[in-house]
Amino acid sequence: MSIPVDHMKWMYETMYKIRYYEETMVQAYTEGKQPVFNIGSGPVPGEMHLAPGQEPAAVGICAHLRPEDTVASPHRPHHHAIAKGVDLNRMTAEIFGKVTGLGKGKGGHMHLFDPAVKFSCGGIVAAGMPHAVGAALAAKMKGKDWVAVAFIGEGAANAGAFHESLNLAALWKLPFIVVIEDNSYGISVPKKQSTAIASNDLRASAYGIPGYLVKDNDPLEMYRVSEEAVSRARRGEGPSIIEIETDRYLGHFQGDPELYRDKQEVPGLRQRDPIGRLEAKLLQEGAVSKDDIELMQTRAKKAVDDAYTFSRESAYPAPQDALQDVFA
Ligand SMILES: Cc1ncc(C[n+]2csc(CCOP(=O)(O)OP(=O)(O)O)c2C)c(N)n1
Ligand SMILES: [Mg+2]
Repeated sequence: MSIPVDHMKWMYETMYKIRYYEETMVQAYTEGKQPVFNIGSGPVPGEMHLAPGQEPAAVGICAHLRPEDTVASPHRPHHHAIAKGVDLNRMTAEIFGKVTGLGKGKGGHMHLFDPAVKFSCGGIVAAGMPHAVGAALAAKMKGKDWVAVAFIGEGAANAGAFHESLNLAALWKLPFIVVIEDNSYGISVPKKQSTAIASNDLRASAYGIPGYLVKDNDPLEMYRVSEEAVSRARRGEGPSIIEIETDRYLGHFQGDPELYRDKQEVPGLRQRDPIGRLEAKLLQEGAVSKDDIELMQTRAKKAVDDAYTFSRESAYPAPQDALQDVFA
């Protein structure tokens, strides 16, 4: 299957945007937290889980999704949100705790909800799976060809909700896909020490559904297998598992001293960086010119810079509104 050039360009620009967004967030998050790290200080208080290196998982499948399709994301949600088309200004304002945010500044980085593109996320590991299965059931009951995707980490594949969700989705042939991002670690625990099998796509046979393994953090292979899984789901043929071997360039959270991995590991991983590889491929095949690349990069950076400016300039919620829109 050849991939349409406009889809490859979209994937390149979106991966670039995600990377720049996360790198900008590293700076914003660090402000006010030096020289002594205090999680409550600075313009972005609270925990922060970023995803540079993990862009292929998000763009490869979201290239096939529409606003009506559901995405449930975990505690590391920015790459999925950007690829799904969540409003960048309101998402960033939410992370800054501003009143213009998706949740009026009361949710923060792990609680981004955008009903316009059916996006949600949450910090409870594997909890997005049953939510997405529920959305898939709703689509089926309404007779729509919508699909629901849950993104999880490889650590989450060992949680009970993984089995419960896939069993029901397979039994009821629901339009559900789980994308497992194998970034080799659950916090500090290597996959080898948490998971009994080499790759989680093998678990698909337990549910009688297709399982795909994407190696080498390859966005184009992720695109290809996602096309199969998404069209199968839209045709009413049921769920699939996709696992992608991906790379986490940063710590589990910002501030993680990363004592559990060799200092040379990340420089090694960066040598196979998926954004650089896709850029080289597009140029080599003559699909884009150097000017096209520059245009895409400039456009992506501007969208991100605008979102950060919007967020910094927005107001905080008023103290008297603290108990509005919450369960109190
Ligand atoms: C039910 C539950 N147990 C434990 C935690 C604490 N916790 C947060 S992230 C995480 C590890 C997740 O690893 P993985 O699923 O591989 O995702 P990654 O962080 O690598 O993206 C854990 C144990 C949690 N948030 N929820
Ligand atoms: Mg992991």
